[in-house]
Amino acid sequence: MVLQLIIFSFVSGCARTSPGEARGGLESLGARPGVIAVTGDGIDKEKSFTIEEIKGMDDALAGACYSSVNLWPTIKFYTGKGIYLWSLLQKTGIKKEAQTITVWGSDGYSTVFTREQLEEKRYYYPNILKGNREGAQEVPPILAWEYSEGTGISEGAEGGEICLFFGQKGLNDATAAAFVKKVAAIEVSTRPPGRWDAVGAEPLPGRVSRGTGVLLKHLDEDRVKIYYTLDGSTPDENSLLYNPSTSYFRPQLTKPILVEQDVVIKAVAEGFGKYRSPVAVFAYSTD
Ligand SMILES: Nc1nc2c(c(=O)[nH]1)N[C@H]1C(S)=C(S)[C@@H](COP(=O)(O)O)O[C@H]1N2
Ligand SMILES: [Mo]
Repeated sequence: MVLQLIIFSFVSGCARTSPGEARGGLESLGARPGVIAVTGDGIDKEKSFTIEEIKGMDDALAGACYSSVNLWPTIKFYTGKGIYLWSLLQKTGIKKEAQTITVWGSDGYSTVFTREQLEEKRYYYPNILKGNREGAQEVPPILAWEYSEGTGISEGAEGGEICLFFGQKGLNDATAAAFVKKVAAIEVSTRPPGRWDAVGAEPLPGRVSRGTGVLLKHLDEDRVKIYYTLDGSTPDENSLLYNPSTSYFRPQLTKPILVEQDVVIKAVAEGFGKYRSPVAVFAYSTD
């Protein structure tokens, strides 16, 4: 109960759009009302599953709690009941060479994932509101036909439409916008996803005056999270977060890194649909 109150006292935030790469291509993917079409050159045989068929996959039943963060960022919990995404993909004979998975909603909304992003270990963080990873539980990607906000399926559960849920990799992993609702098609492709560009810095590394603020830059700043370290270690999803919000929500949360002494900033960009960027290294010295 207390938890619910805390959750609902957060302000909600939502991305405006996430246009898929081939918007309007939904019908060409075989999408029809009431079915999920699985297509693409990354599977053996195109296949459509009716919602009833999916609900009847007793071998694949799954349910879990998911912590998530959206782009505002707001922390939210969801509980979903459905089937394992990977059970469905296995029924279509997903190939070893499949590399990119795009999940489409019937409204044309889509999220692109690298295969790895849906295969790697991802977690439910029950203590995310306290800012720690204690009690993390590995949770699978699921296609849920019953789900609700919060940590239990209640009378408020929505039914019928299918929604994708999956775990977080780190407390700041902004998964909420990638929870595609009204799933209508899944495109499995052998197309290599590519890698996010490296992070840039301004001013350029070198000698700066004490107290200089360094800005980290990225061409896709609203599609990636930039993680950095100041201790020389290689940054990952558990490192310091540079851009908690997007440029169109709360850009003021993105703060320059103050250089008070000689420092090496190492930064990476992470986001759905591409591999993590190479590590950028920026060394500053002060007078
Ligand atoms: N089909 C579909 N799924 C979608 C979206 C959408 O517009 N269409 N919006 C996404 C975004 S940006 C967010 S933040 C969440 C919103 O989830 P909520 O309504 O539970 O807050 O759904 C995601 N899934
Ligand atoms: Mo969002």
